[in-house]
Amino acid sequence: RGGATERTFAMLKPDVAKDSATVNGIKAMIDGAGLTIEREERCRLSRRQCETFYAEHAERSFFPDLVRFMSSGPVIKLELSGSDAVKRWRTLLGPTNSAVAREKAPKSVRALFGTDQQRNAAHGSDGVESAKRELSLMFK
Ligand code: DGI
Repeated sequence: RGGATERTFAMLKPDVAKDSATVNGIKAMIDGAGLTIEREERCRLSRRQCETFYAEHAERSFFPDLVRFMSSGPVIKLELSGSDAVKRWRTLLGPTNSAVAREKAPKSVRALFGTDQQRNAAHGSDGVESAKRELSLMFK
């Protein structure tokens, strides 16, 4: 538990953000992992904001679907802190595809609350640099 204190960006996606029982379940998992919620904002992202956020995937075939899904309803944006927060939250999230998560990491957020490879409950920054970019993009 002696890793560096980090900040990371977490986001509860439209498939779960409007279900308060699920939101509370995920927050309890965050707390149980020793991470602190420093900041929380509920909002609805525009298509434009989703395109910017996921710009690295702009050429992928699933990009239009991803943008449509992410802008389809409210999301909950979270800034998390704690030792090794980036990796800790990614581990808690589990694999991208919720079906794979149920096989490989059955206690992960995506295994428990996600549906498939797109409707996968939550986002987590994949490194310290992307965490910085995403936090400044999402918390103006
Ligand atoms: O960092 P992750 O969210 O685990 O995964 P990523 O950065 O590779 O992809 C970002 C999001 O894009 C992911 O959470 C869901 C969506 N996605 C990724 N791969 C696929 C996908 N959506 C569909 N429909 N099909 C994919 O193959």
